[in-house]
Amino acid sequence: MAGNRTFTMIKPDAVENGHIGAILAKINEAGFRIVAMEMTALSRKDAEAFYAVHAERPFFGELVEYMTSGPIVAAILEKDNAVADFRTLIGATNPAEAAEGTIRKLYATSIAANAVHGSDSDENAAIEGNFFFAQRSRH
Ligand code: DGI
Repeated sequence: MAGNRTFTMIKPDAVENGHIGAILAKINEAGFRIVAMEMTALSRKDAEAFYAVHAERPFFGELVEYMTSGPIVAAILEKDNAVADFRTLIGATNPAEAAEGTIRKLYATSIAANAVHGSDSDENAAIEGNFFFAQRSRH
């Protein structure tokens, strides 16, 4: 149903630093139900496609390097008002500006290595969820 799902990734820094369990606990405690989940790794092609909207940004190369630097956990989450409520739970893009208690404040390393992804619209939540759980070619 519209508005009830979002898509997240636990990014390489948070996986490397041992925060998968704590982040999933925060997600569950906030009332999200995990409806799909996979630990995987992004190829360069995957990362460039996933972040295509940022292709012209100066940090795009760094973003792709970082997102392919280690395993990630991808998941589809369900809750009323999922997209907005999840953005609140994760906090600002830059962890230095993220509110106390948010996932990025607690677990992110830097603006580039910021622990988690959260979709920014219902439309992108559907596209991003399908990228991992429906349409991504396996190799
Ligand atoms: O929706 P967000 O993930 O909060 O932020 P976004 O869509 O503006 O940017 C996507 C990701 O790109 C972000 O999670 C981390 C990275 N990024 C954003 N701004 C910068 C950045 N990476 C670097 N190195 N420098 C930036 O200024």
